[in-house]
Amino acid sequence: MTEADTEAEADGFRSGFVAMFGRPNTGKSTIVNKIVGEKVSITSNKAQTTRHQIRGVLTTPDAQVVFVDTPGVGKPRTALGEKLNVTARQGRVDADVVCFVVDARSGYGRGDAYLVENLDPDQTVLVLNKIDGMEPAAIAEQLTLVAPLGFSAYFPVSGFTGAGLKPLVEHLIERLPEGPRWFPNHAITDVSDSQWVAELVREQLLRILRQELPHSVATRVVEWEDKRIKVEILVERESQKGIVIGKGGAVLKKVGTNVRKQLAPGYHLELVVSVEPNWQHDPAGVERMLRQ
Ligand SMILES: Nc1nc2c(ncn2[C@@H]2O[C@H](COP(=O)(O)OP(=O)(O)OP(=O)(O)O)[C@@H](O)[C@H]2O)c(=O)[nH]1
Ligand SMILES: [Mg+2]
Repeated sequence: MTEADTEAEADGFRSGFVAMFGRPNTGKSTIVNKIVGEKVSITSNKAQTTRHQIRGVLTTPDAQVVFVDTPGVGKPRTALGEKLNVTARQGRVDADVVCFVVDARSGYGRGDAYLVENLDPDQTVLVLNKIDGMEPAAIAEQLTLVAPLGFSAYFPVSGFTGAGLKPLVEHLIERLPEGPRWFPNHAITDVSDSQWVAELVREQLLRILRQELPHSVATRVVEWEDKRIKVEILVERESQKGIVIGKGGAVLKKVGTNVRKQLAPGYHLELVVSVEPNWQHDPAGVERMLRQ
């Protein structure tokens, strides 16, 4: 045994990686944000909001939990969908513990059952999310549906109100091995500043745009000089440009205003829209657009 090992053991400090895994829109990112106390991962009511593994770190005096938010897994219809599924699976495979997040409101369904087949029951806890405002009988009904799946624990929670998250976190910490701090004490995430701003722009577009268009949108910071940030918004077709710009630039203006509110004072944001033909249907295009 090395000296470092002895120290780690005497210390009793626990650490490890907890993957949030599940269908799109079940509230994985909302839960991570609530637990770490800051928005580290963007959220929206559209599927495929999360496109990368996003780490959110919780450090307590005795433990460090690195939550790994992953894209929702669904039937892939595009190269983007396939890539997101791969990213999610990787996050799950690498984790010490997996939180399988199910939406209690839409109810446990076929899309969830499809994912269960590949989950290791010993590695996985089931998190039944969105219980806020639900009748106790309806929550109980959902728990009855998932109980036979044989996971190691079940937690009804609300990522909105935080209900049920404390016992979940305590349980997760108990399950982590002894180990080092992977991140400095005050770190909340490893998302870079430019990735963060690009994500904030995409989040606003997801919230403002309708139907399928959000999936066609990618964002990236192309210039950052002092407090002037230029973000490029990429769409797949010329016809989508006008929708993203809005009448008289109204959509871009709203996006800019809402993003600036979330930045430190004094930042100037410039938004430009360009076309990257059909990128989400082309694996090489997806790689280019998701590069951070
Ligand atoms: N009522 C209620 N709504 C929630 C809760 N958690 C998340 N939501 C909503 O559900 C939607 C999806 O939330 P996200 O956190 O983006 O879901 P996700 O699982 O990360 O989605 P993907 O990244 O697309 O896989 C958003 O509109 C959230 O506001 C909850 O506890 N209660
Ligand atoms: Mg998400």
